[in-house]
Amino acid sequence: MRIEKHHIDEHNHQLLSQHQRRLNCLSQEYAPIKGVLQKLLDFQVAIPSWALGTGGTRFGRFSGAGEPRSLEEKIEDVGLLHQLNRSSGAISLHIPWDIPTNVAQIKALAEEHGLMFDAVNSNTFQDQKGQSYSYKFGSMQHVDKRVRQQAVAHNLEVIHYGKELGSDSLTVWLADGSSFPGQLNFRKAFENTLESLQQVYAALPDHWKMYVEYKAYEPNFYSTTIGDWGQSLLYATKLGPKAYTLVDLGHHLPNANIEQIVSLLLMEGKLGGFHFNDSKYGDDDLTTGSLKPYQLFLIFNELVEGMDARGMNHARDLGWMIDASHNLKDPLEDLMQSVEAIMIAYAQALLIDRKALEEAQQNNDVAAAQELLQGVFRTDVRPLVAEARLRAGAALQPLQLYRSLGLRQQLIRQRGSKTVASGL
Ligand code: RM4
Ligand code: MN
Ligand code: MN
Repeated sequence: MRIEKHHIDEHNHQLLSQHQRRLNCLSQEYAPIKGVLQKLLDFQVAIPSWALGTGGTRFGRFSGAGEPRSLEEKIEDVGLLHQLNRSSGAISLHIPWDIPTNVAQIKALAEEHGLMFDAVNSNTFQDQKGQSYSYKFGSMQHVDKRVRQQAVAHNLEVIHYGKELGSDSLTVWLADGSSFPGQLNFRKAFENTLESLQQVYAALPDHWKMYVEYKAYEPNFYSTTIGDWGQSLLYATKLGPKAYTLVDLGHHLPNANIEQIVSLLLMEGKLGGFHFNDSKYGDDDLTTGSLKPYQLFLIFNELVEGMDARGMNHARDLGWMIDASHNLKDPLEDLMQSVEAIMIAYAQALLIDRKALEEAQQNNDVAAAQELLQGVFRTDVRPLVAEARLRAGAALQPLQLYRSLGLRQQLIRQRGSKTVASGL
Protein backbone atom coordinates (compact mmCIF):
# COMPACT_ATOMS: atom_id res chain seq x y z
CA MET A 1 0.00 0.00 0.00
CA ARG A 2 1.23 3.47 -0.88
CA ILE A 3 -0.07 6.89 0.12
CA GLU A 4 -0.98 9.00 -2.87
CA LYS A 5 1.14 12.11 -3.00
CA HIS A 6 -1.81 14.49 -3.13
CA HIS A 7 -2.89 13.28 0.33
CA ILE A 8 0.45 14.36 1.76
CA ASP A 9 0.34 17.66 -0.10
CA GLU A 10 -3.19 18.46 1.08
CA HIS A 11 -2.30 17.60 4.65
CA ASN A 12 0.78 19.82 4.53
CA HIS A 13 -1.13 22.62 2.87
CA GLN A 14 -3.68 22.64 5.67
CA LEU A 15 -1.06 22.86 8.37
CA LEU A 16 1.36 25.12 6.58
CA SER A 17 0.64 28.56 7.99
CA GLN A 18 0.55 27.32 11.58
CA HIS A 19 3.79 25.43 10.96
CA GLN A 20 5.52 28.46 9.50
CA ARG A 21 4.56 30.65 12.42
CA ARG A 22 6.10 28.18 14.83
CA LEU A 23 9.22 27.71 12.77
CA ASN A 24 9.78 31.46 12.52
CA CYS A 25 9.74 31.80 16.28
CA LEU A 26 12.34 29.09 16.60
CA SER A 27 14.55 30.47 13.83
CA GLN A 28 14.65 33.82 15.57
CA GLU A 29 16.10 32.20 18.65
CA TYR A 30 18.53 29.80 16.96
CA ALA A 31 20.67 31.08 14.12
CA PRO A 32 22.39 27.80 13.09
CA ILE A 33 19.14 26.21 11.97
CA LYS A 34 20.09 25.84 8.29
CA GLY A 35 22.95 23.40 8.87
CA VAL A 36 20.83 21.50 11.33
CA LEU A 37 18.08 20.99 8.76
CA GLN A 38 20.42 19.29 6.32
CA LYS A 39 21.66 16.96 9.06
CA LEU A 40 18.09 16.07 9.96
CA LEU A 41 17.31 15.39 6.31
CA ASP A 42 20.28 13.02 6.05
CA PHE A 43 19.58 11.14 9.26
CA GLN A 44 17.78 7.81 8.81
CA VAL A 45 16.69 5.38 11.49
CA ALA A 46 16.34 1.70 10.59
CA ILE A 47 13.13 -0.07 11.52
CA PRO A 48 13.36 -3.58 12.94
CA SER A 49 11.21 -6.05 11.06
CA TRP A 50 10.16 -7.60 14.37
CA ALA A 51 8.56 -4.40 15.64
CA LEU A 52 5.88 -4.30 12.97
CA GLY A 53 3.71 -6.83 14.72
CA THR A 54 2.37 -6.71 18.23
CA GLY A 55 4.82 -8.32 20.59
CA GLY A 56 3.74 -10.38 23.51
CA THR A 57 4.88 -10.68 27.08
CA ARG A 58 5.73 -14.00 28.61
CA PHE A 59 2.14 -14.13 29.85
CA GLY A 60 0.39 -13.77 26.55
CA ARG A 61 0.15 -12.06 23.24
CA PHE A 62 -2.74 -9.95 22.08
CA SER A 63 -2.25 -9.66 18.38
CA GLY A 64 -3.08 -6.42 16.68
CA ALA A 65 -5.03 -6.36 13.48
CA GLY A 66 -3.70 -5.98 9.97
CA GLU A 67 -0.22 -7.11 10.97
CA PRO A 68 2.19 -7.96 8.16
CA ARG A 69 2.02 -11.66 7.27
CA SER A 70 5.22 -11.86 5.28
CA LEU A 71 8.53 -10.17 4.69
CA GLU A 72 6.98 -8.40 1.72
CA GLU A 73 4.28 -6.91 3.92
CA LYS A 74 6.84 -5.88 6.53
CA ILE A 75 8.73 -4.01 3.83
CA GLU A 76 5.47 -2.36 2.76
CA ASP A 77 4.84 -1.23 6.34
CA VAL A 78 8.28 0.34 6.61
CA GLY A 79 7.67 1.89 3.19
CA LEU A 80 4.51 3.51 4.58
CA LEU A 81 6.39 4.84 7.57
CA HIS A 82 9.09 6.21 5.33
CA GLN A 83 6.56 7.94 3.12
CA LEU A 84 5.08 9.58 6.19
CA ASN A 85 8.34 10.77 7.76
CA ARG A 86 11.17 10.25 5.21
CA SER A 87 13.40 9.32 8.14
CA SER A 88 12.88 5.56 8.17
CA GLY A 89 14.65 4.58 4.99
CA ALA A 90 15.97 1.21 6.13
CA ILE A 91 14.80 -2.10 7.52
CA SER A 92 16.72 -4.46 9.77
CA LEU A 93 15.94 -8.14 9.27
CA HIS A 94 16.03 -10.98 11.77
CA ILE A 95 16.87 -14.46 10.49
CA PRO A 96 15.11 -16.91 10.42
CA TRP A 97 12.00 -14.79 11.01
CA ASP A 98 12.59 -12.98 7.72
CA ILE A 99 14.24 -15.36 5.29
CA PRO A 100 14.10 -13.77 1.83
CA THR A 101 12.95 -16.59 -0.44
CA ASN A 102 12.96 -14.54 -3.61
CA VAL A 103 15.88 -12.18 -3.23
CA ALA A 104 15.45 -10.30 -6.51
CA GLN A 105 11.81 -9.60 -5.75
CA ILE A 106 12.51 -8.51 -2.17
CA LYS A 107 15.26 -6.17 -3.34
CA ALA A 108 13.04 -4.67 -6.01
CA LEU A 109 10.24 -4.14 -3.50
CA ALA A 110 12.57 -2.40 -1.04
CA GLU A 111 13.89 -0.20 -3.80
CA GLU A 112 10.39 0.72 -4.86
CA HIS A 113 9.83 1.98 -1.30
CA GLY A 114 13.20 3.73 -1.15
CA LEU A 115 14.48 1.38 1.55
CA MET A 116 17.94 0.01 2.28
CA PHE A 117 18.74 -3.13 4.21
CA ASP A 118 20.34 -2.33 7.52
CA ALA A 119 22.09 -4.80 9.85
CA VAL A 120 20.98 -8.43 9.63
CA ASN A 121 20.39 -10.12 12.98
CA SER A 122 21.10 -13.71 13.90
CA ASN A 123 18.97 -15.72 16.28
CA THR A 124 20.53 -18.40 18.42
CA PHE A 125 18.22 -17.68 21.33
CA GLN A 126 15.38 -19.85 20.05
CA ASP A 127 15.38 -23.40 18.75
CA GLN A 128 14.05 -23.76 15.23
CA LYS A 129 12.13 -26.70 13.81
CA GLY A 130 14.40 -29.45 12.57
CA GLN A 131 17.47 -28.04 14.30
CA SER A 132 19.95 -30.73 15.41
CA TYR A 133 21.01 -29.30 18.77
CA SER A 134 19.21 -27.21 21.36
CA TYR A 135 20.28 -23.77 22.61
CA LYS A 136 18.74 -24.41 26.01
CA PHE A 137 22.16 -24.09 27.66
CA GLY A 138 23.53 -21.46 25.35
CA SER A 139 24.78 -21.26 21.79
CA MET A 140 28.26 -19.83 21.22
CA GLN A 141 29.30 -20.47 24.81
CA HIS A 142 28.02 -24.05 24.86
CA VAL A 143 30.11 -26.79 26.44
CA ASP A 144 29.41 -28.98 23.39
CA LYS A 145 31.37 -27.98 20.33
CA ARG A 146 28.65 -29.25 18.01
CA VAL A 147 26.21 -26.71 19.41
CA ARG A 148 28.76 -23.94 18.97
CA GLN A 149 29.36 -25.01 15.38
CA GLN A 150 25.65 -24.93 14.69
CA ALA A 151 25.45 -21.37 16.05
CA VAL A 152 28.42 -20.32 13.91
CA ALA A 153 26.88 -21.92 10.83
CA HIS A 154 23.65 -20.04 11.45
CA ASN A 155 25.52 -16.75 11.60
CA LEU A 156 27.26 -17.55 8.31
CA GLU A 157 23.87 -18.16 6.77
CA VAL A 158 22.71 -14.77 8.06
CA ILE A 159 25.74 -13.11 6.47
CA HIS A 160 24.89 -14.89 3.24
CA TYR A 161 21.35 -13.45 3.20
CA GLY A 162 22.70 -10.04 4.16
CA LYS A 163 25.17 -10.12 1.28
CA GLU A 164 22.44 -11.01 -1.17
CA LEU A 165 20.30 -8.09 -0.01
CA GLY A 166 23.08 -5.52 0.12
CA SER A 167 23.27 -5.20 3.88
CA ASP A 168 26.65 -4.39 5.35
CA SER A 169 26.50 -5.34 9.00
CA LEU A 170 25.67 -8.23 11.28
CA THR A 171 24.27 -7.81 14.78
CA VAL A 172 24.94 -10.63 17.19
CA TRP A 173 22.95 -10.71 20.37
CA LEU A 174 23.36 -13.83 22.47
CA ALA A 175 21.05 -15.02 25.20
CA ASP A 176 23.99 -17.07 26.53
CA GLY A 177 24.70 -17.04 30.22
CA SER A 178 23.63 -18.92 33.31
CA SER A 179 20.81 -18.77 35.82
CA PHE A 180 22.49 -20.40 38.78
CA PRO A 181 25.84 -20.02 40.51
CA GLY A 182 28.18 -22.82 39.56
CA GLN A 183 26.35 -23.60 36.35
CA LEU A 184 29.07 -22.10 34.15
CA ASN A 185 32.78 -21.73 34.13
CA PHE A 186 32.84 -18.01 33.23
CA ARG A 187 36.25 -18.12 31.61
CA LYS A 188 35.46 -21.14 29.47
CA ALA A 189 32.11 -19.63 28.47
CA PHE A 190 33.93 -16.46 27.42
CA GLU A 191 36.61 -18.37 25.50
CA ASN A 192 34.10 -20.57 23.71
CA THR A 193 32.09 -17.51 22.75
CA LEU A 194 35.17 -15.69 21.54
CA GLU A 195 36.26 -18.65 19.44
CA SER A 196 32.79 -18.90 17.88
CA LEU A 197 32.63 -15.18 17.21
CA GLN A 198 36.09 -15.34 15.62
CA GLN A 199 34.83 -17.88 13.12
CA VAL A 200 31.92 -15.63 12.24
CA TYR A 201 34.22 -12.61 12.06
CA ALA A 202 36.47 -14.46 9.62
CA ALA A 203 33.53 -14.85 7.25
CA LEU A 204 32.58 -11.15 7.27
CA PRO A 205 33.02 -9.39 3.93
CA ASP A 206 35.70 -6.69 4.07
CA HIS A 207 33.38 -3.70 4.14
CA TRP A 208 31.07 -5.22 6.77
CA LYS A 209 30.81 -4.42 10.46
CA MET A 210 29.98 -6.80 13.23
CA TYR A 211 27.96 -5.38 16.12
CA VAL A 212 28.39 -7.17 19.42
CA GLU A 213 25.30 -6.39 21.49
CA TYR A 214 25.33 -6.72 25.27
CA LYS A 215 22.51 -7.15 27.73
CA ALA A 216 22.65 -7.30 31.51
CA TYR A 217 20.14 -10.08 32.14
CA GLU A 218 17.23 -12.03 30.70
CA PRO A 219 16.67 -14.77 29.71
CA ASN A 220 19.50 -15.70 32.05
CA PHE A 221 19.37 -14.22 35.52
CA TYR A 222 22.66 -15.00 37.18
CA SER A 223 25.22 -14.23 34.49
CA THR A 224 25.18 -13.15 30.88
CA THR A 225 28.18 -13.97 28.75
CA ILE A 226 28.07 -10.61 26.98
CA GLY A 227 26.53 -8.74 29.88
CA ASP A 228 27.80 -5.20 29.68
CA TRP A 229 29.73 -2.77 27.54
CA GLY A 230 33.04 -3.84 29.07
CA GLN A 231 32.54 -7.43 28.02
CA SER A 232 31.31 -6.40 24.58
CA LEU A 233 34.32 -4.12 24.17
CA LEU A 234 36.62 -6.99 25.16
CA TYR A 235 35.16 -9.19 22.43
CA ALA A 236 35.14 -6.37 19.88
CA THR A 237 38.77 -5.54 20.64
CA LYS A 238 39.92 -9.13 20.47
CA LEU A 239 37.98 -9.74 17.26
CA GLY A 240 39.47 -6.85 15.30
CA PRO A 241 38.73 -3.58 13.50
CA LYS A 242 35.45 -4.70 11.94
CA ALA A 243 33.89 -5.51 15.32
CA TYR A 244 32.09 -2.88 17.40
CA THR A 245 29.93 -2.59 20.48
CA LEU A 246 26.22 -2.07 20.01
CA VAL A 247 24.32 -0.17 22.67
CA ASP A 248 20.69 -1.13 23.21
CA LEU A 249 19.25 1.46 25.57
CA GLY A 250 17.20 -1.10 27.49
CA HIS A 251 20.07 -3.48 28.18
CA HIS A 252 21.61 -1.83 31.24
CA LEU A 253 21.23 -2.23 34.95
CA PRO A 254 19.11 0.51 36.53
CA ASN A 255 20.61 4.01 36.57
CA ALA A 256 23.55 3.12 34.35
CA ASN A 257 25.08 6.25 32.85
CA ILE A 258 24.54 5.36 29.21
CA GLU A 259 25.75 8.72 27.92
CA GLN A 260 29.11 8.17 29.56
CA ILE A 261 29.35 4.68 28.07
CA VAL A 262 28.62 6.16 24.66
CA SER A 263 31.24 8.85 25.05
CA LEU A 264 34.00 6.40 25.98
CA LEU A 265 33.12 3.88 23.29
CA LEU A 266 33.29 6.68 20.75
CA MET A 267 36.63 7.77 22.13
CA GLU A 268 37.93 4.25 21.54
CA GLY A 269 36.46 4.12 18.03
CA LYS A 270 34.46 1.10 19.09
CA LEU A 271 30.90 2.36 19.15
CA GLY A 272 29.08 0.58 16.35
CA GLY A 273 25.50 1.52 16.69
CA PHE A 274 22.30 1.77 18.61
CA HIS A 275 19.12 0.00 19.40
CA PHE A 276 16.76 2.74 20.51
CA ASN A 277 13.90 2.10 22.87
CA ASP A 278 12.91 3.19 26.36
CA SER A 279 12.38 1.37 29.61
CA LYS A 280 11.61 1.74 33.26
CA TYR A 281 13.05 -1.52 34.53
CA GLY A 282 14.92 -3.59 31.99
CA ASP A 283 14.55 -4.65 28.39
CA ASP A 284 11.05 -3.18 28.31
CA ASP A 285 11.33 -2.19 24.64
CA LEU A 286 8.93 0.74 25.06
CA THR A 287 8.62 3.67 22.69
CA THR A 288 11.85 5.65 22.46
CA GLY A 289 11.65 8.81 24.52
CA SER A 290 8.38 7.83 26.17
CA LEU A 291 9.87 7.72 29.65
CA LYS A 292 13.28 9.35 29.65
CA PRO A 293 13.51 11.94 26.90
CA TYR A 294 16.17 13.86 28.85
CA GLN A 295 18.42 10.81 28.94
CA LEU A 296 17.94 10.39 25.20
CA PHE A 297 18.93 14.02 24.71
CA LEU A 298 22.03 13.60 26.91
CA ILE A 299 23.02 10.56 24.87
CA PHE A 300 22.70 12.56 21.66
CA ASN A 301 24.69 15.34 23.25
CA GLU A 302 27.59 12.91 23.71
CA LEU A 303 27.05 11.39 20.29
CA VAL A 304 27.21 14.71 18.47
CA GLU A 305 30.18 15.91 20.51
CA GLY A 306 32.07 12.63 20.15
CA MET A 307 31.32 12.12 16.46
CA ASP A 308 32.38 15.69 15.67
CA ALA A 309 35.57 15.25 17.68
CA ARG A 310 36.42 12.26 15.48
CA GLY A 311 35.26 13.89 12.26
CA MET A 312 32.58 11.26 11.76
CA ASN A 313 29.59 11.47 9.45
CA HIS A 314 26.54 11.51 11.70
CA ALA A 315 24.25 9.77 9.29
CA ARG A 316 26.54 7.05 7.99
CA ASP A 317 29.27 6.19 10.46
CA LEU A 318 27.12 4.56 13.14
CA GLY A 319 24.22 2.12 12.86
CA TRP A 320 20.97 3.78 13.95
CA MET A 321 18.24 1.28 14.67
CA ILE A 322 15.13 1.03 16.75
CA ASP A 323 14.60 -2.15 18.74
CA ALA A 324 11.13 -2.25 20.14
CA SER A 325 8.26 -4.56 20.75
CA HIS A 326 4.82 -3.22 21.41
CA ASN A 327 1.96 -5.00 22.97
CA LEU A 328 -0.48 -2.13 23.41
CA LYS A 329 -0.04 0.37 20.61
CA ASP A 330 -0.45 0.11 16.89
CA PRO A 331 3.16 -0.75 15.96
CA LEU A 332 3.29 1.79 13.15
CA GLU A 333 2.08 4.60 15.39
CA ASP A 334 4.55 3.55 18.01
CA LEU A 335 7.42 3.56 15.53
CA MET A 336 6.42 7.00 14.28
CA GLN A 337 6.62 8.25 17.85
CA SER A 338 10.01 6.62 18.34
CA VAL A 339 11.48 8.12 15.19
CA GLU A 340 10.10 11.53 16.13
CA ALA A 341 11.65 11.30 19.62
CA ILE A 342 15.02 10.39 18.12
CA MET A 343 14.88 13.26 15.65
CA ILE A 344 13.93 15.71 18.39
CA ALA A 345 16.81 14.62 20.63
CA TYR A 346 19.23 14.77 17.71
CA ALA A 347 18.02 18.22 16.65
CA GLN A 348 18.35 19.52 20.20
CA ALA A 349 21.85 18.12 20.52
CA LEU A 350 22.79 19.88 17.27
CA LEU A 351 21.59 23.20 18.70
CA ILE A 352 23.76 23.08 21.81
CA ASP A 353 26.21 25.95 21.97
CA ARG A 354 29.36 23.81 22.07
CA LYS A 355 31.75 26.65 22.65
CA ALA A 356 29.78 27.97 25.59
CA LEU A 357 29.50 24.48 27.06
CA GLU A 358 33.22 23.91 26.73
CA GLU A 359 33.86 27.24 28.41
CA ALA A 360 31.53 26.39 31.26
CA GLN A 361 33.31 23.05 31.70
CA GLN A 362 36.70 24.70 31.58
CA ASN A 363 35.64 27.17 34.27
CA ASN A 364 33.99 24.54 36.45
CA ASP A 365 30.80 26.52 36.01
CA VAL A 366 28.43 23.71 36.82
CA ALA A 367 25.28 25.81 36.89
CA ALA A 368 26.02 27.36 33.50
CA ALA A 369 26.57 23.92 31.95
CA GLN A 370 23.22 22.78 33.25
CA GLU A 371 21.50 25.94 32.00
CA LEU A 372 22.95 25.42 28.55
CA LEU A 373 21.82 21.82 28.24
CA GLN A 374 18.42 22.30 29.77
CA GLY A 375 17.83 25.50 27.83
CA VAL A 376 17.99 23.50 24.61
CA PHE A 377 16.17 20.50 26.02
CA ARG A 378 13.25 22.69 27.05
CA THR A 379 13.02 24.29 23.61
CA ASP A 380 10.29 22.89 21.43
CA VAL A 381 12.18 21.87 18.29
CA ARG A 382 9.28 19.98 16.77
CA PRO A 383 8.76 22.66 14.07
CA LEU A 384 12.37 22.10 12.98
CA VAL A 385 11.92 18.35 12.68
CA ALA A 386 8.64 18.94 10.84
CA GLU A 387 10.35 21.37 8.46
CA ALA A 388 12.91 18.70 7.57
CA ARG A 389 10.04 16.36 6.81
CA LEU A 390 8.30 18.97 4.70
CA ARG A 391 11.43 19.53 2.64
CA ALA A 392 11.84 15.80 2.14
CA GLY A 393 8.29 15.47 0.83
CA ALA A 394 6.92 13.81 3.96
CA ALA A 395 4.05 14.81 6.22
CA LEU A 396 4.18 17.69 8.70
CA GLN A 397 2.29 15.51 11.20
CA PRO A 398 2.78 11.85 10.24
CA LEU A 399 0.66 10.35 12.99
CA GLN A 400 -2.21 12.71 12.28
CA LEU A 401 -2.12 11.88 8.58
CA TYR A 402 -1.86 8.15 9.27
CA ARG A 403 -4.99 8.35 11.37
CA SER A 404 -6.98 10.65 9.13
CA LEU A 405 -6.35 8.44 6.11
CA GLY A 406 -7.45 5.39 8.10
CA LEU A 407 -4.31 3.52 7.07
CA ARG A 408 -4.58 0.82 9.72
CA GLN A 409 -8.19 0.19 8.74
CA GLN A 410 -7.04 -0.18 5.14
CA LEU A 411 -4.37 -2.64 6.19
CA ILE A 412 -6.94 -4.62 8.15
CA ARG A 413 -9.21 -4.75 5.12
CA GLN A 414 -6.31 -6.03 3.01
CA ARG A 415 -4.78 -8.45 5.46
CA GLY A 416 -7.54 -9.35 7.88
CA SER A 417 -7.92 -8.78 11.58
CA LYS A 418 -6.35 -12.00 12.82
CA THR A 419 -2.90 -11.77 11.28
CA VAL A 420 0.25 -12.48 13.26
CA ALA A 421 3.66 -11.23 12.22
CA SER A 422 6.71 -13.42 12.75
CA GLY A 423 8.94 -12.14 15.51
CA LEU A 424 8.93 -12.19 19.26
C1 RM4 B 1 17.08 -8.92 22.45
C2 RM4 B 1 18.03 -7.93 21.81
C3 RM4 B 1 18.20 -8.14 20.35
C4 RM4 B 1 16.93 -8.46 19.63
C5 RM4 B 1 16.16 -9.52 20.36
C6 RM4 B 1 14.84 -9.82 19.66
O1 RM4 B 1 16.72 -8.51 23.73
O2 RM4 B 1 17.60 -6.63 22.07
O3 RM4 B 1 18.74 -6.99 19.74
O4 RM4 B 1 17.29 -8.95 18.38
O5 RM4 B 1 15.92 -9.11 21.68
MN1 MN C 1 18.49 -5.01 20.85
MN1 MN D 1 16.47 -6.21 23.91
